[in-house]
Amino acid sequence: MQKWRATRRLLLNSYSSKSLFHHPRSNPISDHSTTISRSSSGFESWTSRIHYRHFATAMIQRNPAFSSLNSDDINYFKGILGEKNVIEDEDALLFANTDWMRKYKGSSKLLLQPRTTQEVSEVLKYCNSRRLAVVPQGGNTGLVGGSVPVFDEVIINVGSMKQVISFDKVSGVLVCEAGCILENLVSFLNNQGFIMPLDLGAKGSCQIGGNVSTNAGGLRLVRYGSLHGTVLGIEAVLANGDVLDMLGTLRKDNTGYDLKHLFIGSEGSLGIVTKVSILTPPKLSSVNVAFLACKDYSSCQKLLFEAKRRLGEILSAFEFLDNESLNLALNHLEGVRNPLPPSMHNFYVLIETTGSDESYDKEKLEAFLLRSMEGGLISDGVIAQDINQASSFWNIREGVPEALMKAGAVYKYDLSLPVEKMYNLVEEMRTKLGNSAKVIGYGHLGDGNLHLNISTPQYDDAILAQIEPFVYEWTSKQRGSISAEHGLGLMKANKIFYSKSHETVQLMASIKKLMDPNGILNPYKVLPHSIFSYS
Ligand code: FAD
Ligand code: 2HG
Ligand code: ZN
Repeated sequence: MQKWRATRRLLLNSYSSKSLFHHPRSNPISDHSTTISRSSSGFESWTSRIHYRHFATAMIQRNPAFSSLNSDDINYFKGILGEKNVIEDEDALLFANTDWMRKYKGSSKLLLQPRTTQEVSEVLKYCNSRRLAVVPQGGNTGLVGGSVPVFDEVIINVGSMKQVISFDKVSGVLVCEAGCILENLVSFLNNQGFIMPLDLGAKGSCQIGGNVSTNAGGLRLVRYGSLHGTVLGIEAVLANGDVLDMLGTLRKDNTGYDLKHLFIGSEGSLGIVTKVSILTPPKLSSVNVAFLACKDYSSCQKLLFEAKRRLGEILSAFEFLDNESLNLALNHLEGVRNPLPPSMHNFYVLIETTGSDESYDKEKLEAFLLRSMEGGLISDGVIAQDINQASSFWNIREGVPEALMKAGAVYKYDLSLPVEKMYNLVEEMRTKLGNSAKVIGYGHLGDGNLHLNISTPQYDDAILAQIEPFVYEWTSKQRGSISAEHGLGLMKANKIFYSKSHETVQLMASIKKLMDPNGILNPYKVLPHSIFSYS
């Protein structure tokens, strides 16, 4: 059965050997390898503690224009894909129907696994002619209920399309099929002396097609920018089965509308991405990771300001977590330890630098940290002395989503906000919710992306009513985004107006209508339900 894996960051470069700070404890921080597996036993024990929320049927009406699957359909698919790629097995379907957070659950009876673009095309052409709704699914690590069916939509997963097609060492352009798992691409590129321009905690399971379709941000965006910049080409199949070959490998191509961008971040609502070409940076020889403590949020902000100026071109990550996030990781994840002595700090910052000159980079980082410590921006800190320590620092940060899942129910918000205002929202939520919930804030500070998470023992409508629409209104007032990187999915389809104007949403709906007139691709997601009237 398919499994979710959040694996340790691959850090394959060298580390500084001297620290300005006290070194991590002499006994090495033990490695923690987070395996988020949903083998039946693990799955049962978690679900017994967390109430399922089947948002779908409670709020949304199934589009009556869609057909229901019959045995002729299944035979047709078997004819195209072969018996073994037409999955009706209950366990496999339970996995494919349920999202990573176990919050959204569909009732699809069919999972299709095409192996070629041609097969994807034939399947979609048929579904469109029969008006069978479909959900494109990748690694199913999405956090907004976008990757699972709402009702009985057919699930199409291109996970069998996992070939690297070409890699050009001069340009660094990788062309691959959409089902490649991100971590496998990382390993492939590592052997070539390159890295992927994106990295995220779900890399062991998510697929590059899913990454592109969500426009995933992650831990390196501060350095390499978004996929709108690094994805050079896409091949996608439209709802009617037409194959759009936009799989260019050029950095520059101004021949009219650049339609690939429509597919980056459209969450499977406009087509199925089957191939991707992406610009990859060379692997540089020196990587340093520091785990720092700050007394208040204002110090974290100032530290970011300084890091951008003083570390400049070598800064490759700037992540922050509050004390509550750290405690959650320490309490719920096996083998995770605080690398700092156990005095109380309010905030923690993880800084990574990546450069090509070991002694210059080390010197630069140490000078920056010393200056920041003298200036009172940092209260304490450690620099990783080897790969294991660096991994253990990253495990703390990357482990927070898993720790939240283990702690109980979680209300998850992924917001773009002005950095100086960002943490005010966390504090306001704490005041509002008092002891009824744990409010935690962490995320990609370098990108102005707050992950606000509210953790409670179980889901409770009264708590939800205190959080929403407050969080969305607050974000909208700051002209922030209610989805920085996770997408809208099912969770936020109806909330889109908090971040986009009516005119913009209307144009989006027109594009959707043009490209998918029967609305079979990932229905009920991304666009507000009011746009699609079934009467
Ligand atoms: P899925 O979850 O399967 O699908 C996501 C969406 O993309 C769905 O709408 C689906 O319909 C669509 N889709 C998938 N494949 C295709 C395709 N081939 N063609 C068309 N549409 C498709 N996200 C971030 O942005 N940054 C992070 O740092 C980050 N960290 C995470 C850490 C953890 C532990 C977890 C569980 C998730 C994290 N995520 C993060 C969210 C998630 O991993 C990303 O959104 C990821 O890009 C989803 O990829 P996937 O293959 O799992 O797609
Ligand atoms: C991360 O940055 C992911 O770890 C998940 O985007 C964020 O759990 C979250 O809210
Ligand atoms: Zn994130």
